[in-house]
Amino acid sequence: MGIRTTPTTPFAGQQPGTSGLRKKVTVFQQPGYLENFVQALFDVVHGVGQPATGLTLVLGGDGRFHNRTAIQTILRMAAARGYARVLVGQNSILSTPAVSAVIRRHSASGGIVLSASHNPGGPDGDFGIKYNGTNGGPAPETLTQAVYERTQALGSYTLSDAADIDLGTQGVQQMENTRIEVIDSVADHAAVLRSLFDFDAIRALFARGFRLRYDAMWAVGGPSAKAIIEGELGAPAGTVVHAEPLEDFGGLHPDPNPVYADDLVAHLMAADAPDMGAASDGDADRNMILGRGFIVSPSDSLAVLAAHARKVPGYQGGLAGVARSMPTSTAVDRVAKALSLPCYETPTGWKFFGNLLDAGRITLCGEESYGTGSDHVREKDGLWAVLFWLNLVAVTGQSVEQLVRGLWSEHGRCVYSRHDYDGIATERANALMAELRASLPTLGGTTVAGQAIAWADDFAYTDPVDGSVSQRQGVRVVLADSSRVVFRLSGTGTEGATLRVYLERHEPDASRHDVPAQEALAPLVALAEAVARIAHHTGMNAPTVMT
Ligand code: VG1
Ligand code: CO
Repeated sequence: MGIRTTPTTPFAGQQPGTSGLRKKVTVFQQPGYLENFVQALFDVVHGVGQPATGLTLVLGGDGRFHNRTAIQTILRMAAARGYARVLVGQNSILSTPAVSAVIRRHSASGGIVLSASHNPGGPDGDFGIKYNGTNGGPAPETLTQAVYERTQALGSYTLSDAADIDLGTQGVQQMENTRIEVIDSVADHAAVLRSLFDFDAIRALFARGFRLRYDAMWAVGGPSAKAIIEGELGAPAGTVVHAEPLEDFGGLHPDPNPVYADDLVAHLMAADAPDMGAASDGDADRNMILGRGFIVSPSDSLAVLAAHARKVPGYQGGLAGVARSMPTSTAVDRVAKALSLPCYETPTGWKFFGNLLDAGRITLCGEESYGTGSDHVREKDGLWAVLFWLNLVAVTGQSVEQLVRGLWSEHGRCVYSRHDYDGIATERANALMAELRASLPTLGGTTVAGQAIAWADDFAYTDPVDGSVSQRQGVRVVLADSSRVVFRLSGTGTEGATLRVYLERHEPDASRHDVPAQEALAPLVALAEAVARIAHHTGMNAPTVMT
């Protein structure tokens, strides 16, 4: 065994986006590409030339294609850097919330998640890498920006030339002076979940014949969902489907929304539908919840959990506060107001919740993109959300649909939809946003497509804990009745650009709560087209995906 330093030259574009560095697998397969990024990361975290003496690193991924190769490379680099310990998931697997749980329970200095989350996998699919800090949460922008700058200045990387670690069996192995512990991929996370929910009540619910269909989308959430829902909670075998993590997610998009989880939706709309449906994404941090014949919008899901949190053991003392990403609907704001709770509005991306959670200002948070979570870890957590819903159904005796309708009747319905325009040429997407931003100073007070715009801006966020400022987080166009359209470009894609258009309209009138969302939002769609000239810039007359 020996430690070798290899000369290298920078790769362009190693800039992390909303959630880590995501590129095509073929990009990550270039010699030195992963090594450069990890070297830059270690240089920033520990200081150039400084070893990671005495520290523990957590390492795992969502099992997608290239995961196993990349894990061995990072183990060699961690050993070369002098980490005391690396905790690595068995068979290279750790879901994103599991990494967060392991970091926190084992006092690690940080962790690396290999995932491109909801993006497709396989040799022609996507790969990704993300660093989480001591709190278990995604690195803040200051750190990811510093890593990017370091990738552009790098001259060499260092790694051990030791043989591969056997990741198939749990136990301790040694590489250089680093203790490599292959750990159970599920145990720590499961222990955290067990401490929060009334497993007896959920067990009794299943014993009464309650039927759930959990679609793990051939991704990393399958094993933990099976172990907990079928194993511990006694749901019948076959409750968790598509449970085996596949390197290419069966060729599908592991994104739990009504479009990509259409098989699950079909089951929940069928005549003999189960009582509840759920799905998680590639790295198991997202969740989708359905009732029988009923799809729950993620923004409503967050609001329902906030409204009923005290009924669940882990939150029976009440919530310190709540937060949502800016494009997420204001349903949770209405619940927070009624409960006199602080409510924060952050930019898109889980990293922005970290300071609020660490400072004890919030307990629950979520995003419109099927992400919900709490202060139990520092990532969104798919299985956590499903267990929360099961616990609520068990103790309230209400169905999923009844819980959502209860929210609507108390606070009105925040009718909501997101329209995505995928695969736009980057220059065209940038031109659309530039034109929109240029129109901002004169947009407020005008009437466009028959609708009076009250105000418009480009969302900027000042972190209330550390004072850091994030500019240009999305253009908001807001009407007098607080209906709004939000525009931003995705920061997780790997091909061209994706325009996201978020539409929200509050409907207080209960007799109109069953108007289909796309119909109720049609005037806002017209407004979006008129202010942003989407068809003109993108050449597309309809979104690629509507959720
Ligand atoms: C998307 C979502 C955002 C989410 C992010 C990571 O980002 O909109 O809400 O936090 O994905 O989720 P963007 O920049 O493409 O809109 V995951 O499950 O990929 O870790
Ligand atoms: Co994810």
